[in-house]
Amino acid sequence: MSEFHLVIGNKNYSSWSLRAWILMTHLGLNFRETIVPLDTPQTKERIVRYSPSGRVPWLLHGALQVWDSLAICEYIAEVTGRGWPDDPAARAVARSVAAEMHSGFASLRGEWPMNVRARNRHTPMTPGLEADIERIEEIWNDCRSRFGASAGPWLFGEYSIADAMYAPVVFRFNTYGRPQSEGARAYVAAALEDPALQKWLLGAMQEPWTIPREEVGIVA
Ligand SMILES: N[C@@H](CCC(=O)N[C@@H](CS)C(=O)NCC(=O)O)C(=O)O
Repeated sequence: MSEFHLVIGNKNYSSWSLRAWILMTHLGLNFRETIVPLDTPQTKERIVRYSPSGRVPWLLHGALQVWDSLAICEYIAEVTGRGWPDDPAARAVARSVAAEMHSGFASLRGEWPMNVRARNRHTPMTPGLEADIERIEEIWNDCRSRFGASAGPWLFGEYSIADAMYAPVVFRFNTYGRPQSEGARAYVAAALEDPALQKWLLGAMQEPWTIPREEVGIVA
C-alpha cells in the first residue's frame, strides 16, 4: 500500500485535524505527519502548497489527495474496511452522529475552542452552548446504551469514526468543565485514557505555539 501523508494543524488547537489523525492512529496505520502551525503569517501559503481547500487536515495517498476531516475518515474506512460499525443500523446511526458533529455545534465550537493543554477554564454559560452540551450528552448516552455498552468503552462498542469525530469534545470537557450525566462522564474518562488521545496530548504539550484568540476562559 502507498504511504499515507497527513497534513494537520497545531495539535493543541486543530480539532478538525485530530479527527483524521486519531482514526488513523487507532487503526494502526503508518503515516507521515506534517504539522503546519495555524494563525501565522505563513500559514495560508504553507497550507495551499498541499491542500486545494486551503484547510487542514489533508491526506495524500499515492497520487490521490483527500481533504476535509470526514472525507478522510470515509476514505480510510474504504481502504481498510474498518472505521464504521458492521451492523447496518448501528452504522447508519454512527454516520448520523458523525454528520451531526461535522455540520453542527456552532456554539460549542465558537465558545469552547479546543485547547488541549488548558485546564480549569471557565466561560459564561450561554443558551446555545448549553443546548449543544445537552445534545452531545444525549447522543453519547443513546449510542452507548443502544450500541456500545456490552462491547467496549466506545460509542458503538469498538472504536469508530463516530468516536474520532467527538474526540475534540472530550478535550473540550477536559478544559472547560465536566458533562452532567454519569454516562457522558464515564465516556469522557474512558476516552481520556485512550493511548491515542494521550499521544496527541503529548504532542500538544511539546508544541511551542500559542494562539491568543483561542485562549478563552478565566482560569479558576
Ligand atoms: N470542514 C473542514 C474544516 C477544516 C478547517 O477549518 N481547518 C482549519 C484548522 S482546524 C484550517 O485549516 N484553517 C486554515 C487557517 O487557519 O488558515 C474539515 O472537516 O476538515
